[in-house]
Amino acid sequence: MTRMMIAGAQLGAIQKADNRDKVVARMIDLLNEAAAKGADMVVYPELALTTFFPRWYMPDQAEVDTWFETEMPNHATMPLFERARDLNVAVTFGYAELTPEGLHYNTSIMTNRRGEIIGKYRKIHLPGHVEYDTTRAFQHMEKRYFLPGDLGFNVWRNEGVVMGMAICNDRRWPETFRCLGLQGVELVTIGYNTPSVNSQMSVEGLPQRLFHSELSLQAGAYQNATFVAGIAKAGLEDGHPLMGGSVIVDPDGFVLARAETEEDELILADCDFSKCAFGKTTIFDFERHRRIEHYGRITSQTGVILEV
Ligand code: ING
Repeated sequence: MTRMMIAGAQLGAIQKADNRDKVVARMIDLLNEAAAKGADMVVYPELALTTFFPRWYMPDQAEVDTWFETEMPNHATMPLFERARDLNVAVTFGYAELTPEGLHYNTSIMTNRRGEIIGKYRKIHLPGHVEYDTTRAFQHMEKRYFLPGDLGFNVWRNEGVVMGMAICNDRRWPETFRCLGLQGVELVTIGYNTPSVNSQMSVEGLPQRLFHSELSLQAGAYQNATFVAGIAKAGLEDGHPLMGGSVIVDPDGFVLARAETEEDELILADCDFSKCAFGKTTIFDFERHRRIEHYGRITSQTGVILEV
């Protein structure tokens, strides 16, 4: 296929007390709506099965582990995989992964239209902090609960389309999109859970956060001639606001569809992936234009070194 109807299934708030069955039922409702509207693939958010638990300080690892999945699919999510298979719709969603070796990742999987998992990605850019931070209005403990992803940035050919995954904070780092762009990516799916306010800088409000999210997604799309679907978990979770702003962006950086609410909301875009070719063979023909002999700092240096 070089043309797919891509749906973004933005999720509204998931409360700490909401169990996975209740959430999966909401995800299936959105899947049914998407299929009825002709969707070939549905993109769900980061940590789609639970509340954004990294906002909570949990000293007891046994409690932390209750937010993680040890298998995928599993009892709670099998109905989603089966319904997607029956509807011939591919899906991608994020969840907290606990491996058999006892390692914890912020993970996303992607299926084909037969409900088979074809790809897995583990979030590489983890924001936040490890120890309880009394200076913050609320905690953001992703660095405490997750390891940095160990699988790298990869692509998979799904229904004939070159697809890659990233998660939330990854969208703020151009390296994410370029690593996928250098593999010929035509669709990047990015689920996110982004607090509406900054826990450290209360002056940064929702409009600025929405702007930065969309700016990052549009830049990634344009500079790598790829479609991008950035899909939120939004709404007020136990008193903590997460922003919406889900969008599907075309290879020229234009927004094709945008969510209007902070609830469960479906957005759709008819994506003709042949539209990626122009950018990849002209302005962003990487082979013709990139000068890697001058890019060494990007992989040899982590932080800023002031030499002047
Ligand atoms: N959330 C936020 C994100 O990157 C954040 C954290 C918000 C970082 C705003 C910087 C600015 O969208 C997650 N889960 O990464």
